[in-house]
Amino acid sequence: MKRRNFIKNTSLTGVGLAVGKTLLSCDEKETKTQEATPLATKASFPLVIATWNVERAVTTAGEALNNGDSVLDALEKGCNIEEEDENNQTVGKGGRPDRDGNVTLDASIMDKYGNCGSVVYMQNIAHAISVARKVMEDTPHVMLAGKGAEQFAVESGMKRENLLTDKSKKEWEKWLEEKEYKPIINIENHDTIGMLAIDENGNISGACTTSGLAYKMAGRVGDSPIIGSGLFVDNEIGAAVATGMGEEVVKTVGSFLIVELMRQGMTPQEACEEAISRIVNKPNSNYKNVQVAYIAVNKQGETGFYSIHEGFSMTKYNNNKTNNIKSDFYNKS
Ligand code: SD4
Repeated sequence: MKRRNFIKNTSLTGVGLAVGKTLLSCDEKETKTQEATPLATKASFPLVIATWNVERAVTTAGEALNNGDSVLDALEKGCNIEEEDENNQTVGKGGRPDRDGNVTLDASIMDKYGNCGSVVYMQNIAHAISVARKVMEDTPHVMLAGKGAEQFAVESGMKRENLLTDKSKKEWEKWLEEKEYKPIINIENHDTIGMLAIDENGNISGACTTSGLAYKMAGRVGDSPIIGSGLFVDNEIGAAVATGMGEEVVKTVGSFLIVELMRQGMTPQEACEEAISRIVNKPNSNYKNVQVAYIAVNKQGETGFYSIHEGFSMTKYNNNKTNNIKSDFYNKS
C-alpha cells in the first residue's frame, strides 16, 4: 500500500481529520507549502521544545528561527550551548566519564525529509551534534562510531579537546572508591538535551546530544544516537525525543513508537504516556529504579511530555517566550 493511502486509512479520526491538508507525501511537500501554511500560522510557529530546564539553549534556538535561520541551524546552535556548558555534566564538555574516566558522546539529528545522522561513542570533540549533522549532510552514511567519528570531525575542521573537566574528574575519582554502579533518578540521568523544532513553514526537525550515563561500562552506547529510539522525526506527523535510562528506551523503540501512535490519532501527550506505559507495564519492569521521559510535538504544534518519576520538565519557546514546565509522571506512589 502506498504510504499516502496508508495514512488516509489509519487516521480517520481526530488528528487524521484535523491535519488532512498537511499529510503530504514527500514529493508533494515542496509544491504544496501553500496548503500547509495556514495551519502553521494558526499554531504560531516557530516552536521549540527541549528536555529538562535548558532555557538558554531553547531561547537561542527559538530566536535563531525568528531571525530566519534554518531549523537545523537553530537546533545546532541551541544544542551547542549545552555542549559547551561545563556545568552540564550530561552533555559535551564537562560530561561525566565512563567507569574508565573517558568522556564518550552520543548524538543524533533528523531533518524534515527524514534524513538523519548520528555519532556514537565519540571522544575529544565537544560538539557532537555538529558532527552528527555533518554525518547526515556530508557523508553517504547515517552513523559513525568512536575513532572514525572523531577522525571525521577533525577532518571536517573541528578541534580536539579534553572533555574531562577537573570537576567531573574529581567526582569520578570519588566514585572509584566504591565503584558502585547505580543510576540515580534525575541526577545521574539529568540534562541530556533532546530538542524538537518547527519552523515558520510548519516543518519539523529534531536533535539529541549527550555524554550518556555516568560511569557506564566502556563502550556503552545509549538511546540518544539510535534513530527511532532516542529521536524520531516524521515531518508528516510529528517528532519525539527521549531522555533518561537509554536501555529502557531502546528496548521499546520509544520515539518511533510515539510518532506512530500520533499517526494513528493520539495526541502527543497521549502518545508519550503510552510509551512510558510500555516500559512500566512490562513483566518484571524495573521502572521504580529508573527514570525515562519523553517530549513530543505533532504537525499542528501540539506538544506532550511525560516521565516515569517526578522531577522531569520540558522547556518550550513559542510566541517569543521561553517557559520551563513541570511534567506529569507515572509513579505517584
Ligand atoms: C543515555 N538517554 O545515554 C541517555 C542519558 C540521558 O539525561 O538522557 N541523560 O541513556
